[in-house]
Amino acid sequence: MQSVAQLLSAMQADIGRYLGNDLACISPIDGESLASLRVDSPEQVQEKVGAAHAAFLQWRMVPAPRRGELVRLFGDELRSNKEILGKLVTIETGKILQEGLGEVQEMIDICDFAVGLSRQLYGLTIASERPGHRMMETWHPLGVVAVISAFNFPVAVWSWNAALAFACGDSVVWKPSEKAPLTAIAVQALFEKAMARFGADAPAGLSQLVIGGQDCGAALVDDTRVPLVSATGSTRMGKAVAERCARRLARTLFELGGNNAMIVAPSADLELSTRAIVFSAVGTAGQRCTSLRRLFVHDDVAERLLPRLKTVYASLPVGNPLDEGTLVGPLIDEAALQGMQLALERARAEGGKVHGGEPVQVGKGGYYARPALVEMPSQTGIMHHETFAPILYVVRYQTLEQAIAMNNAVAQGLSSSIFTTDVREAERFMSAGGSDCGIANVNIGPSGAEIGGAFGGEKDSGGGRESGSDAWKAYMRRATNTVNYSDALPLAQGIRFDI
Ligand code: UN1
Repeated sequence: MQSVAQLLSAMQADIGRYLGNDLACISPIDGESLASLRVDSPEQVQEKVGAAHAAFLQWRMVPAPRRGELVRLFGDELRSNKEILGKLVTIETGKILQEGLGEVQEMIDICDFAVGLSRQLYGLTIASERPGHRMMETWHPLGVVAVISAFNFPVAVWSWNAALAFACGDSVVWKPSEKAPLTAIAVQALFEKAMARFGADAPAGLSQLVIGGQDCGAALVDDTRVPLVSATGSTRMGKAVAERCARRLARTLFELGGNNAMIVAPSADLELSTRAIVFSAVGTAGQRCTSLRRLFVHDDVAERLLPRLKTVYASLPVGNPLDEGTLVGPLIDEAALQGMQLALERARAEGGKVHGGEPVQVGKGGYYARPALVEMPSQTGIMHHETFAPILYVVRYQTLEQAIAMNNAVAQGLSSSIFTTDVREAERFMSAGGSDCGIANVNIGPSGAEIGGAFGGEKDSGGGRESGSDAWKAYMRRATNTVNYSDALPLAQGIRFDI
């Protein structure tokens, strides 16, 4: 196996700049120590914000299509380093290699999107009520964008924010998860390579990396030079950040908890449903915010679907995520495995019948578990919680109304899906009275969202939108400009003001 040092140096990342004795980097694959880093003090965070702010003042004046060129060069770096970076993602987070590569692919895709976007930052021209006037909206760069990311998508989520932010004329300060700083160091190095190829009009401080924990996050969130904080992680973290940002009326963009459901209707293609259920419930060992956690199966198909699911679950290859053939890698740490076992105990106490879920020994370290399928008598208390582990609760239903009500009954509103070939059911699920989630899919699971759509959820999921569609507007400020090209001063609302 290539060592982390080799992977980093292949990406020309100078790990020496970051070494220290504050933060131990542990691979969830085997519990092995990968590196030990120094963390930034709150003062150092402030300095980095200062550098990013100075860079912003220059960057905002660079024409947007030229800014897009920098993102294009960065996308090229990602293309040439996809295998190495994908592997580092696997080593640092434990997701299987195909998912590590998929994550880098998402970065490449959002770069392509942002390059196109850099020529499409359109504003509207608005019909003025005043004669001889023209009114229009103009989108301007916003400022320093703080990105706080989670361990489970250590590099893709930053890219969704950063690629748009750079094209929009902003600078970025990134605080990655303390559980995944090495991939962030690699990405920063690749971005610096793109900057060097780009030329002198990319100001030095454009992308800043902050390594550290909560106090670093707080320093970022409280800094008045940061007009937008984009944070991905737990709902608890999001609420704490929201409060601090609200105190200074800063903008926030949140992607928080998910407790995503799928409805399998009587007319569903059961083979397709089975594949989607397994991929979205056990992929990334259930550690995606889009992971499938609640399955509502119609009585008419339960007897055909559930035995098949149990068979697949019992034979899922759990193991080292670097090995080909492994579908389920480790959980991130011991606390995650304990959280999973506690949730299963509670599910049993609430009348659940648990299949699988036991810890699995793989090699000499790491925290692995067999994914669990839990038949529940109804949607009980534990099902309202997001446990970041591969647990899938199954409840049977009789009517679509019941199933939609159960889908919507939890506090989280990120992703949802229905499997049906009945067009009326599909449309009802997507209608105003259907799923209340930010993502409502038909015949595709809740995970694996493409970057082209605006990714995000409602309710406790934070209400943010990242990546595609018109998500870019969060990274810019809108000015309304009214121009009088007449020699009169007609006031609005028919008011006369003679002097
Ligand atoms: C996350 O889990 O934090 O839809 C993001 C998906 C991925 C992104 C998930 N594209 O599963």
